[in-house]
Amino acid sequence: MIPTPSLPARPSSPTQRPPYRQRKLGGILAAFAIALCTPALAHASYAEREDARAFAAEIASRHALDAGEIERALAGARHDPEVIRLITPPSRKGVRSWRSYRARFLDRTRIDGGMRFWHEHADTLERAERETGVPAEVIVAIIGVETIYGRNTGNFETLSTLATLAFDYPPRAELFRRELEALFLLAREQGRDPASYYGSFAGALGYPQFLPSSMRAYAVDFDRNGAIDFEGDPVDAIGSVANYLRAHGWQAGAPVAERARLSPATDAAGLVAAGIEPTLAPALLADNGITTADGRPVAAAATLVDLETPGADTEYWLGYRNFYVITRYNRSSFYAMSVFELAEALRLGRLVEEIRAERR
Ligand SMILES: [Ca+2]
Repeated sequence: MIPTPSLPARPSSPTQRPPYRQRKLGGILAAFAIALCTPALAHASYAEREDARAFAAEIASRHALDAGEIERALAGARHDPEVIRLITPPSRKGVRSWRSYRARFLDRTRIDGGMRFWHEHADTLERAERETGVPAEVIVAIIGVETIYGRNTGNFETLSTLATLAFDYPPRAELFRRELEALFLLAREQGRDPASYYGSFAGALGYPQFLPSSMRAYAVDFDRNGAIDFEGDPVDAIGSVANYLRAHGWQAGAPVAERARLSPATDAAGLVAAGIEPTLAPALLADNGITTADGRPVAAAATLVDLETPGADTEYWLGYRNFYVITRYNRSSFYAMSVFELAEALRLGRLVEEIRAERR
């Protein structure tokens, strides 16, 4: 979730058990690269690194953890250059294209898979919706966008991933040190070895791709079997996604987004620049010539969302509070709109099925 745009977890990293030949060659090349251009730094075990040892001591004293155990765990953590490669933003800024972004998530796999997932877990989804006010289709869509319903949760060993990001990726070291700290606490709470977690190249875990800190704060034991299990248990994932959105302010029964109509005089760029929070009041939107697609005045504060595609007209949407809540999962309007559209497709799919069932 949060730290990167939600890319499907990618295969093949050094921590993913590649074929032996590749591993051997990779190892030789890596050794070469290290010998040629870096000091012993990248070579050392994290337990031998001064910064990692200081980190271990600091979190041990803060949480009454065993510093020796943390150091032993860090000694087993390996620097993963693939993690750095995947998390580093491209040097050339890519062209923003809503159409190509959307195509990645609004596909047959996610729609058909979502209908199946909803069938299999209908009772759980209904209970989650009843208890949190978050509609079933939004919960299903998030799990679909994140991991194709648990099919693609990532094979990166999380301890190594987070150590790599915490100690060897300065732009986000602070965030990932917090997540590494949270991983140790999570492991203690769950009675697990910190090295037993696997997830994305950004340290996100399980069906819903929660980072360790989110897991500790928002995950729930929704099947009440005494343990939170995301990796194998979609029931806990469903309850936890719903709980996450509820905790971030989901408004039951309120709209997520709708298409906007602009007047030729509307300063769209200026309004978009106001940000992703729904701060544009109805009166301000009216003054700027913005209505709903059918010409009604906008009824609630909104953000103006621009969905750009090169060579095509930009789509403008009104994102309401619940749209903003979805962006707490991943801070991108493209992400939230994909979740919303997938949710709508699934909701309509269910409606059609219900109507057919009634006719029989
Ligand atoms: Ca459980």
